[in-house]
Amino acid sequence: MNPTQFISTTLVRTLTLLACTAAVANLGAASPVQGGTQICDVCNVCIDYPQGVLSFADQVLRYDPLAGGGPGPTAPNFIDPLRALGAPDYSSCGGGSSSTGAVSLGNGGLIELAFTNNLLTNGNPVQSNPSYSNLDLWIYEAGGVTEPMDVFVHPLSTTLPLLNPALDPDGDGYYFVGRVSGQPVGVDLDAVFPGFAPGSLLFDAVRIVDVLNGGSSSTVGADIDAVGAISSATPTVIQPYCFGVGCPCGNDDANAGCRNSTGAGGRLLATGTNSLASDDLVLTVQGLPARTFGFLFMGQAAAHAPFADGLRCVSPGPNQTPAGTGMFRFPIRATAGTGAFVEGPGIAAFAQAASGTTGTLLPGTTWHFQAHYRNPAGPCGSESNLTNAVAVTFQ
Ligand SMILES: [Ca+2]
Ligand SMILES: [Ca+2]
Ligand SMILES: [Ca+2]
Ligand SMILES: [Ca+2]
Repeated sequence: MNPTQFISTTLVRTLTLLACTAAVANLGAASPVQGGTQICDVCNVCIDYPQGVLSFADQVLRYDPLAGGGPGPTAPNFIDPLRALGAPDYSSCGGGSSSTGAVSLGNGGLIELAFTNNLLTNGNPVQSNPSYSNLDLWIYEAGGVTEPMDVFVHPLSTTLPLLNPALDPDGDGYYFVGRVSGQPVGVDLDAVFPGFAPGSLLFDAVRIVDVLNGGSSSTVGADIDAVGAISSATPTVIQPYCFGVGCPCGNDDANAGCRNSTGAGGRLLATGTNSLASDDLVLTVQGLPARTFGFLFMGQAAAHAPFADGLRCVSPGPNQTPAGTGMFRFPIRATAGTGAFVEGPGIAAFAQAASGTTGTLLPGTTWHFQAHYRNPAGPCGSESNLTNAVAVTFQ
């Protein structure tokens, strides 16, 4: 078999058919950080942040005070979106247009803020003030009027296939988590996305939209001082995900892929780095049966669907024409007596040589890797299975 050809037509067709299958299960988790720092706002509301000031939003992606038709704010102290970054620093408890530290969204306006040195995740954080426990995201709205807001969160690619698509009806990647009001106000992500282990859902941005109410003051719209992730995870450029929970015939293994005939699941481990210049990423497949065959494959998006004796965790990604051409596979490898095989270093060079421009790994892109292998004696009778997956953001 030609090792450079695209993943087999049969597999792609089957994968496409399975792509719409709903599945909800725990993802391999980044652990939320415990312990922490208490941070108080000017009204002396104090909340414990396990990662301290790192927990707050870091970058303005978009600020559009006219998104809902306006009017927008005119008070000079309330038109700078950078005021929404970092820890809360609004200058007065209540106060008026002479106060500083917040940005007004405008009537129906919006702001999108990214977390870059941390990520928002789900969890059950315990707070010194127990009425704040379990809340994952805090929004510090400020000023003399408490204005309602619609809140959305933006999942990482590995979290995306786990979420209910009904919460993102326009498909722009932002998921609605609630209409809230308070100074500050917390959001419990687990109430919106139930059934996931703490730390298993990862989000890198928040969108806050002012609820249209016809206001027209110089600080019209919700006034954002800060946005903090209490449930905060450390970003990683190499992210294992899609472990064996919710497997096709109860063959779960939460530390690997779905259980195979060895009694445990096959694992995909990444070592080396995400540097394309070094091209030193090494993907090791282990925990497979001895003397069988398998291959690594990659795609531009994550998935989460039953497939064979396991879970398919990789998909071609959007806008691939024809469908399936965003999936590429590496050479078929034998596991010999060890139940293992290794791909790399040289993964980037191989992908470019084998797959041309559509399969070339480019800086800033995230690719999702997983291994598929033969297992005729496997527990579900399909004769094949898959490992967990690994997402790598290359640079
Ligand atoms: Ca941060
Ligand atoms: Ca929570
Ligand atoms: Ca306000
Ligand atoms: Ca601020």
